[in-house]
Amino acid sequence: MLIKRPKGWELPESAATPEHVYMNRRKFLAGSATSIGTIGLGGAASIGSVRTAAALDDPTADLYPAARNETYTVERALTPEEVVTTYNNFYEFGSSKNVHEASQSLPLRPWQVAIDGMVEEEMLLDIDELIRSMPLEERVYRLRCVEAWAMTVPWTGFAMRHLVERARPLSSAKYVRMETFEDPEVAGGQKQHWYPWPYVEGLTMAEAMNDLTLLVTGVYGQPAPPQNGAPLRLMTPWKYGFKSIKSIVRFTITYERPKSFWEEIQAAEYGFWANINPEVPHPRWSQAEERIIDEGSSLFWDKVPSQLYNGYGEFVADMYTGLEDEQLFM
Ligand SMILES: Nc1nc2c(c(=O)[nH]1)N[C@H]1C(S)=C(S)[C@@H](COP(=O)(O)O)O[C@H]1N2
Ligand SMILES: [Mo]
Repeated sequence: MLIKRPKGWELPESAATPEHVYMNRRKFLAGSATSIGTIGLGGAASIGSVRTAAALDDPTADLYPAARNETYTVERALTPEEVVTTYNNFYEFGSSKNVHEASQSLPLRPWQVAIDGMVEEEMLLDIDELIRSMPLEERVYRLRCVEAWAMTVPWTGFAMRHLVERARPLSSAKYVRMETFEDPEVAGGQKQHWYPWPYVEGLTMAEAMNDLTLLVTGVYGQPAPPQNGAPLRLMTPWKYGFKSIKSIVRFTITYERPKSFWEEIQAAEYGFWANINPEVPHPRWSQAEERIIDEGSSLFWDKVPSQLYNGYGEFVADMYTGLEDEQLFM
């Protein structure tokens, strides 16, 4: 079927956008009545509340803070919590960065997670039972969006391999497909029918079993708020941020390579592998550098060189030997 999509599908807020475009946008927005609430890129500066009643009432709150795993500590400064929780990509709630308020409508409980497909026994797990059965730890990871901006975030979660092991996959299985909730009544962005909802992502079995692959339940030492993908989201820090699917309801172990949300929309720009490589540009912008998202104006955000596998090559590069014919970096 040929679906005609309006131009609006592109990941539009590239930090690679020339500075004067931002400045004009910000000036324009500052002059309009709804200014603060609608600024995408500068939105982080405008909001005070970072925790919601939902996050504070979390039935697993007693598990926080979890002990930090120092293996993955990074040299960069942490991105301020206010920024991490107010500058977000979550298209289910709109295509701007300013979706943290809209996302508060997502009910985080009850929440069930299905594990199905090529497993010894399919399961439907209650999120609290699942989280309590897993070894929670804190890890500080760099996050690099395909739009050429970056953050450094203390996530809480557990290595995904523990979940895969619990699922007991058949030995012939090759991929894990993940799916976000679908409920247009709760998530207004899902009324935009030209997007292929629900959001889908996938990993190879080796990637899912890699120790770096985290399933995130919390941020900054507390249960995660909806805007960061509560109650369960992926974090693969050597891949562009769009791989790190939020608010997961289903894991399917499969033989077929899953087609992800962005790949479905524009395969020429957002591939299955999406490993970070400064030498492989996005078709519409360079990936050589990234801006470190901070408070305040984008004018003051540092620009630094990007790194192969986002600096995580020692943990992940091995998985790609023999796959050189694949489009590993897009
Ligand atoms: N379900 C879902 N997951 C998603 C997205 C989304 O729009 N929907 N955006 C992705 C993108 S592009 C990025 S950069 C990260 C942003 O995560 P953060 O808002 O917690 O920083 O989430 C990813 N996961
Ligand atoms: Mo992103």
